[in-house]
Amino acid sequence: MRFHGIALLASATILGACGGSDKPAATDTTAAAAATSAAPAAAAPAADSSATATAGATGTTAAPAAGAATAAPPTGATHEVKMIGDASGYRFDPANLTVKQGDAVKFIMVSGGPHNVTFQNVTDAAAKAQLDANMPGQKMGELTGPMIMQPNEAYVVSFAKVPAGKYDFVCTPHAAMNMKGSITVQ
Ligand SMILES: [Cu+2]
Repeated sequence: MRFHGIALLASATILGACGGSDKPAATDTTAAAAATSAAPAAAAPAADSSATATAGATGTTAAPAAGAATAAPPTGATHEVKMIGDASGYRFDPANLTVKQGDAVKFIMVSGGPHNVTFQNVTDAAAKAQLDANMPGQKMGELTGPMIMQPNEAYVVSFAKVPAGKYDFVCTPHAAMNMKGSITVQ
């Protein structure tokens, strides 16, 4: 039930960050689910969180998304990205980096948490499924990593089998404070 609450909170946060053109969706999870058909592309990640939370509440198991992939362990280099919140603001450092397919990115909590990694605007279904499968831990929704709380705690995302392209991400708690970045897979 604690996870359920967090999922709802994250859902509300994401919906709020999306711009608030759908006022009912921001205040009501049922409305959020209904809004999926109205705005399929932009509302997809938030709607997925809502769907998971609703399924948990009613005791049913959410079926895996179509085109589900299995986690692919990294086969290349590991790149480090610091998650920082201090007097200079909230940021990923480096915010933008380029990796090769098969590499891994290790997000390290430095200060000002909790932070997380949420990939956004992934439109290719196969890329979305593989990237989501490569994100470990108790995710709060599709492409939405768990909160990282403790200094030196790390969250590693494999980019094995993830198609070449640019993957934008934000820290959900600090998205409004411009804590965001991108990973370009070559
Ligand atoms: Cu953050």
